[in-house]
Amino acid sequence: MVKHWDLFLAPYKQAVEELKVKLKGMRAQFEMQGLHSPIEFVTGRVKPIASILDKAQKKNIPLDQLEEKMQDIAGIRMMCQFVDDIKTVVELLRRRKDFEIVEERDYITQKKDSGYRSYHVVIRYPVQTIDGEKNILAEIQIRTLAMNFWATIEHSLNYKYSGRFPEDIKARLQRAAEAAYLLDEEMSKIRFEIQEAQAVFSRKQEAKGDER
Ligand code: 0O2
Ligand code: 0O2
Repeated sequence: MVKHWDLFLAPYKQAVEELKVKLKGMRAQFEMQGLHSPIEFVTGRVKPIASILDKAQKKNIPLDQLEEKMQDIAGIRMMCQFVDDIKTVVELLRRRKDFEIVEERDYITQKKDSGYRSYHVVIRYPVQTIDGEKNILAEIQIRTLAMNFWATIEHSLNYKYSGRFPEDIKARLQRAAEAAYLLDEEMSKIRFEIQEAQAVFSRKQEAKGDER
């Protein structure tokens, strides 16, 4: 049993606050260098106690094993503009020295039955406390703005329907997820074409400069 939730959740709260600062810092560094940031924005939350209890019951996790078995008590979300940015963000996370990646789950190439798409990275993060270092698990979900749009709305509807969607709604949500994916693809193509056009334009400008 968890007797003192405040004490139990304290390192998770600290981890979420620290990770938000650190990961938002990456965005700031891209901006400072005048580069496209693969990170659009970062949010974070500690799972509410009621959701921890619900999930523990659903997944048969004994409450004295929450630390090892519930990976998303500390949750961070990183939103990207383009699908390709997700790869860049995952690479950046793999190169960091302040935490260790323990698992990666690719729900982008392997979407969930619901239609959900995101890339999940589970990390072991050391929190410094007055009693020494405490390693906690945290889940970082990396997704595009379109994937986030879909997941946010589906999540709130799920709550409303207590996880039991009528079949027609389920099918429409799956179609909406496909539409979000096509939107991502189209945006990536538009971006690529603009970049190509810019490259051709600058090559022409350079050539003109050489002629003079
Ligand atoms: P700014 O100045 O808005 O850029 P927090 O403690 O507030 O940093 P929290 O509580 O985990 O984070 O999440 P919250 O408050 O929902 O959102 C965190 C950051 O993401 C905030 O920015 C929001 O403005 C930004 N955000 C949320 N939704 C969107 C969105 O749809 N698009 C964009 N571009 N940003 C969004 P900051 O970091 O407080 O600073
Ligand atoms: P929250 O805080 O309400 O978002 P499981 O619960 O078995 O699916 P597991 O094994 O812990 O999950 O890991 P998984 O599937 O990698 O990650 C679970 C989290 O991913 C969920 O957390 C959601 O945040 C998100 N997620 C997974 N599937 C879906 C989906 O179909 N729709 C939406 N909107 N989000 C999804 P929780 O526990 O729901 O917590």
